[in-house]
Amino acid sequence: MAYSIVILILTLQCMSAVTGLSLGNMYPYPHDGITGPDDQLMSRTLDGSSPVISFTFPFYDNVYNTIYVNNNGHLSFTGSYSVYIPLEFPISIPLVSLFWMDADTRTTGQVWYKLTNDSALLNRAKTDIVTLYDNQITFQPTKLFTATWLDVPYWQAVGSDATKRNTFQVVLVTDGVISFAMFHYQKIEWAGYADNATKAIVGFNAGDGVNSYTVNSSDYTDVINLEQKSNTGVPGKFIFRVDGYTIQPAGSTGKYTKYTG
Ligand SMILES: [Ca+2]
Repeated sequence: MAYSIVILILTLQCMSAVTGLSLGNMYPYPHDGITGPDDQLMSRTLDGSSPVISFTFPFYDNVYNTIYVNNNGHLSFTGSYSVYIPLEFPISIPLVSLFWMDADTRTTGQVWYKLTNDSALLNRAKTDIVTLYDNQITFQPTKLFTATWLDVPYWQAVGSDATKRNTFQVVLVTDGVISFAMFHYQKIEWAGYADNATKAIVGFNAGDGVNSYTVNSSDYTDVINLEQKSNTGVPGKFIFRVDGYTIQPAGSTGKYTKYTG
């Protein structure tokens, strides 16, 4: 009975969701322009990237010691990556792609990032993961990296599309051996170029030309509605374990499934 009630509540939450994560459900970022000690603002750019950031992160059976935030909605490890037209996976470079499409922050929108060992944030991440992964009860993260695209438009948006904005966030968290990625979608108003012929790619790419994981399917509506989708039971929130040979999602899209593998 209790189980049925939980399912009912989760179903109702999904059905009633017309927007993504609230501000409070996102990990902290300078939405109001007030920065904390670790907050970094990326320079305004069309297809540029952050400077190299030293961060040890296990990903797809490798351990990388550097990371780059790229304006077009992805993180790379082996160098900055400026490709603005999303490519279907697998491709030849390791990539964390939470919304690969042609963002343009030259005049408006911001991309914030931070690397932190703030204990409150680490504990929050631990709770997120322990709640969803039965086999991670003892997981104790030591480093956390976030990147947040705040009210970003897309390149050459015209007409009614010119005012469309997306706000989304990636959280990487690790103890140096085990690692997780969280994708947070607060607001997705655009998902591709105006003709919808090209749409955002969301997922993970190992870079070996073989292994990859794509969250959205080929349907454009899957991408434009990302803030209503989930693998955690919370609309707009996805969690994946990403250190191993295969990506381990917290659950299936739209359903809450505790991972026990
Ligand atoms: Ca761009």
